[in-house]
Amino acid sequence: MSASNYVEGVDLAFKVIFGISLFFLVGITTVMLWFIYRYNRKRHPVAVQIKESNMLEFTWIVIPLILALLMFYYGYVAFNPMRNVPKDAIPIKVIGKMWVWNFEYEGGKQSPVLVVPVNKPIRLNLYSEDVIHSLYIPAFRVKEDVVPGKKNYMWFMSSQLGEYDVLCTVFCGVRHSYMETKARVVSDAEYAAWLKALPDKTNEPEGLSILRKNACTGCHSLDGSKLVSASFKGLYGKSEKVITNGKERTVTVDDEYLRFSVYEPDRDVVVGFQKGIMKTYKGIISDAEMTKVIEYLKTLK
Ligand SMILES: [Cu+2]
Repeated sequence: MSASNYVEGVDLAFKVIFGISLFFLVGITTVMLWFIYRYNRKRHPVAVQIKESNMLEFTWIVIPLILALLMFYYGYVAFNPMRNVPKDAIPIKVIGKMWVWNFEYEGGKQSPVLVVPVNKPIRLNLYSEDVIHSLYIPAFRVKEDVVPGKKNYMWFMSSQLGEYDVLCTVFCGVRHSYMETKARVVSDAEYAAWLKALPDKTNEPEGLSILRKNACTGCHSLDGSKLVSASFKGLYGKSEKVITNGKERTVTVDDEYLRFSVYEPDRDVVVGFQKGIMKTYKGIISDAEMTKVIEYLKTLK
């Protein structure tokens, strides 16, 4: 029983490479110390030149070759199955965006945590909506880049119930280190029940779906906590000190202000926050969508 079908192979490759490295660390250091002692000028005043020793050349070519091939062999044996996905693997779409992971199940149901049934091959189809991310589940010994504009995938099978860390390993911006979630391996029955209970996208307010889809909630919390930027909670109708063209002024957060904040984020920068952090969403979030977002923000008292 192990967290994934790769644990054994990857750990063996690691141990082989680590073992060889350790052997040479100790070996080379010992020989070096011995040479310092043995071939000190006092004991060995005249250097001896060794030329055209076939035996010596043969040895230092063949031994490293064998060692390198040995490391390659164990690495290849562990890596090869990772690229051959079983046909019956359950497909789950993974979307990486600054700075959240999103898992989309059959029927378009979405979840911020990865839940998978035990002993079933799982195929993760990896997509990025902005920059390069990398999906890493250390306990499963899998890591794969998530590149915008490129389809990538990984697959695994877990035979051990439990909860495991999921991380992003590519520095992808200010909140990169917060781009983490969990992978839960559950029984078949629990998986079926969980999937059934997972709310459809249509259950949440449309404005919230738009915010999530555009990863706004990666920087703006919904519960009042301060992330990269101001929380959405209680934002609508609030008085805010902003800097416009280098001058401080007080504004009331209304429809107009919110539209400007989304389309021209650097126009009015709230005191205490920095310019240039947020990109413009002009052409990404439409006017009609903005209306729905504003409608939703009004409800976040
Ligand atoms: Cu990332």
